[in-house]
Amino acid sequence: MSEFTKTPGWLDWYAGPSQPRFQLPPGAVDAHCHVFGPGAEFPFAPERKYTPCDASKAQLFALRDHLGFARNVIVQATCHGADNRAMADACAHSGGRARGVATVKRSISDRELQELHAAGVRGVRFNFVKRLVDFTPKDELLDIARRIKPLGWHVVIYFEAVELAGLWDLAAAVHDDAGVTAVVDHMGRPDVTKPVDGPEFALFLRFMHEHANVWSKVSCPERLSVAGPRALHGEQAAYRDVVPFARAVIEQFAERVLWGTDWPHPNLKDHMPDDGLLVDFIPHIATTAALQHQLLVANPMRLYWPEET
Ligand code: 0GY
Repeated sequence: MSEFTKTPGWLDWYAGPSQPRFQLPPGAVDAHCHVFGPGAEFPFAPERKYTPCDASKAQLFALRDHLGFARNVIVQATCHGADNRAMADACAHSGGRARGVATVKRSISDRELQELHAAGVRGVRFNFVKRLVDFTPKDELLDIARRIKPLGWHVVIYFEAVELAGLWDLAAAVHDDAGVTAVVDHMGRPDVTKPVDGPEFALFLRFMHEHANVWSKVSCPERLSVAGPRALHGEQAAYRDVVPFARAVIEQFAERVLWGTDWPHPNLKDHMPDDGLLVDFIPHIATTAALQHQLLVANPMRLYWPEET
């Protein structure tokens, strides 16, 4: 039992997820998920903006097996700040089946970076979502991007759609100065009530077209959707309003997309998704076996397990 008290209104992750009807291709990677604590073993960071429920590595690996994934990419959650122990411990105990994305400060030593690498870390996350983190200056981020380049790591960037214009130069600098790949979380969080061919999403697509180093996770329909999880009839997807956005990204950038469950789904207060239903969302956005293989196997393997590809 951890001594931490959950943020009021916080929903626990979905126990007993359904068995997906969509059969994942062999070797599929859940490329965006987290562990929380457990708080008694890995305390949450003092500077955190929320206190989650516990979500251990054993529970994550059980979900992986239940859904039919082969591997995980565990992304450092902001509730752990730059203390990467829970995430690194999960990677180190995965039998080589999990890689990680850390949060680091500029003050991190080369030795600490090497230790994270040995545990399985292959990237760092830059977070611009104001409700989740305090501000970090761009020159510090760029410095970190340069430091991780020799390790063959990449950068994961999380921002809201309104922040995109301000991040244009950073993405270019990450590419031109640091020479590393930048993966955007959740398609830059588009407002899906706006048209998929409207100016806001066009800007995101242009961002990807102009920056050959930028990848996107086509994840988190449950965060983006206004329609919600209810399918109107059997053939229609849950979270159907997100489908055209994710399809556009997958079809235009098939070699630069990733997918993940986002388990245990931080900060959801209205609706907690059934992870089995999330897997069933995949064939609605990656509509051919070839696209599914790229999204779920070939792309994440290239980024996180390049030595095996
Ligand atoms: C996500 C999204 C969120 C949170 C975090 O690290 C985090 O706390 O990533 C969010 O609240 O939108 O990708 O899990």
